Amino acid sequence: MEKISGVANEDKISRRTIIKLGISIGIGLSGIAAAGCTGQVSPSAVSSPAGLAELTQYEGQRLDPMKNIRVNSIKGTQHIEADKYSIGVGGLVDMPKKYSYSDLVNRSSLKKVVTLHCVEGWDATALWEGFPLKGLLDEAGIKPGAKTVIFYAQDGDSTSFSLDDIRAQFFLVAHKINNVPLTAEHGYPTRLVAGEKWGYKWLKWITRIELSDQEYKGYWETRGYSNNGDLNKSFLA
Ligand SMILES: Nc1nc2c(c(=O)[nH]1)N[C@H]1C(S)=C(S)[C@@H](COP(=O)(O)O)O[C@H]1N2
Ligand SMILES: [Mo]
Repeated sequence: MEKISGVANEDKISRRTIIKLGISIGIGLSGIAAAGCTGQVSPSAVSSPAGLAELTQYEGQRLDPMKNIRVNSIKGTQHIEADKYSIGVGGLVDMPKKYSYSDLVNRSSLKKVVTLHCVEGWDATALWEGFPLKGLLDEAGIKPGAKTVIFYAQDGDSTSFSLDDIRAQFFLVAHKINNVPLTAEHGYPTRLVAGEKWGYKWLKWITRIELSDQEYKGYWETRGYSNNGDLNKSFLA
């Protein structure tokens, strides 16, 4: 399965066209899956670009290998070196923090099979591993009045969530997928896994997390996409 990369410089209209395309591609893919391509990945491990073995299933659930997962990036893949990487936590917090890559991967982690749904009409199911976002925010101490959590990424993408959603839903800052580290294409060193939100809110290459008392609209949200990004609702604002 070929990667379809790049949604650079799309406006709302062209993205709508792509959504339609995505739906027809989706139909195409399910045909292929029935023919044994995407749907029939062997239960043994497949090889990731790093040469590590990706799990192909977990607790009875079939996992999509990274090479089969499409790549969407507003400015192309970001290549970030682990030793130069950190996530800053700031804004309305008692103690602004900075976490290095080793700080992040050494936090106690958990894993869960979660499906990413892109508005273009495709999805990807994988085993995501990382640490829960809530713990990180509590460590910094959320100041009273904070109601929005804003995420910024290396490529200029950004998004936000209400603090209520962060508290009530499952958010993971993931550094592994299918039991291997993320590739650059899929967000290395870390990306967000937001199971109840559309894919455009699963920010890759996270660099900063900010607590705010204001509403905030990120890259896609200022281009017509719903700000809460709830999967069970229309993604059009
Ligand atoms: N930093 C950043 N994160 C991003 C994007 C992006 O362009 N930049 N694209 C988003 C979109 S639209 C989707 S559907 C998912 C796709 O994730 P994938 O490329 O790992 O499949 O990433 C999201 N996160
Ligand atoms: Mo997307």
